[in-house]
Amino acid sequence: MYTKSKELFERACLSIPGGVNSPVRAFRSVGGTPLFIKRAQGPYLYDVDGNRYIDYIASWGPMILGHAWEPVVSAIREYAAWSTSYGAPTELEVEMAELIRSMAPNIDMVRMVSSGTEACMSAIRLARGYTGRNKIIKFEGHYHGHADAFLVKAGSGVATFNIQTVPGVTPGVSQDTLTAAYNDLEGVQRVAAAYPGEIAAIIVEPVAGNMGCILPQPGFLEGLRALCDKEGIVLIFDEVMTGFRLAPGGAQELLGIRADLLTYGKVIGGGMPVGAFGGRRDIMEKIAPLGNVYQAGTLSGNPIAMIAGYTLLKELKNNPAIYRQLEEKTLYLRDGLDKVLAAWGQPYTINQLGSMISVHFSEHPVTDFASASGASNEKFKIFFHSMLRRGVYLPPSAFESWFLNNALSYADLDETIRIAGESLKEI
Ligand code: KE4
Repeated sequence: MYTKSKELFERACLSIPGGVNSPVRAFRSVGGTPLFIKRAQGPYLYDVDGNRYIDYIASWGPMILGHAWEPVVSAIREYAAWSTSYGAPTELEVEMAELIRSMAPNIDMVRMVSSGTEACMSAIRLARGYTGRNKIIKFEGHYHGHADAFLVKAGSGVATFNIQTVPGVTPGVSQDTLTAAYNDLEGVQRVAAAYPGEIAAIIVEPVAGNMGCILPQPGFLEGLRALCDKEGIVLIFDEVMTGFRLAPGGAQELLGIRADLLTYGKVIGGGMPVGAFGGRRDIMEKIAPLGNVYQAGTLSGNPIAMIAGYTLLKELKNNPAIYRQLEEKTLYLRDGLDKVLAAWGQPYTINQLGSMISVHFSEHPVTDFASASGASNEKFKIFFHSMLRRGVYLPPSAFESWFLNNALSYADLDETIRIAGESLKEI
């Protein structure tokens, strides 16, 4: 069933650390051999052994309209013929910036980069340069990419591998990263009160997706907004996952809260390497070459990445019904999974918002990193491989959100629910 993947993985491990170019792909927390993918189309992945999978990773979010969506593929083909990079400004970058601003109206200015990590690390540097303060607050289990400042009690692969302190992140860096529990507003207020006038920014995943999917409790984000207004702290919404996925205006639009700076990735690139950060003009004007907060990138605004992202975002903006369709499909999946999990008879909880969803084998609600960590990883491992063997590809970690794409049909959802019912019998 996985012969060629096994062979390729053995070869890969000779040349690539852990055989993968990003740790979460390695199946470390669920065991077994990572699948090597040959191609994908719509909602389906095909591995090198010819097995087909219904895909609920969607490349960790970007493939919101499904794989190989024709307008993006043909746009890339057309633009690649005109060279793949210039290292000089293009009209397309202006159009992309204007499109982003039209979808997130509190973004006065935006800078393109090549990953979510770059977007988040640039936003933090900018907040520090703007406020003249050093410390930041992040939340346990939130993941903002692999820049040093964020590898303190982080989510995603850092949580998956239970890495408490990341070697190479110096005490000089980590001392300026303060942490609090997500959804614990009093806890954040206590941390802020302990460092009056020293905190440059609070960075938060408005809807957490790196501990599984965890929703903000009523009042939590509003409380962060009020705290930042009171203390002159820059509020940064890391919308790398939620941006352009939960709504055209992302979590800001869906939840009705405005941040000072936003970071984006994933969907914004349509599968190509793109990130962005943007927000209030008085803050963004501190970025070089306007200001002295230096930030740069050889391939920032790359024409191929821009046309892929622009083509996708344009569709999402012009056809907002996509979001209702995605949510209806996710609710249908949630309700179907709820039925088979209830029939299975052991403890579970399902978290869902928009087209983000996760199943936790937990007796308690999952509202923060502690409760996410308390769920049974052993049960998740069995569930993951049972689903995989039957043709459903879930994120290979309990500390990840599942992502639906709009190419999924209700027949795919029914098949997923049926397979889940069978898979649960193996736990
Ligand atoms: P990248 O540098 O991986 O493009 O983005 C970092 C990042 C920033 N902020 C949030 C909220 C994110 O979810 C991410 C990246 N997400 C992980 C999946 N949980 C990427 C998958 C991987 O690491 O391979």
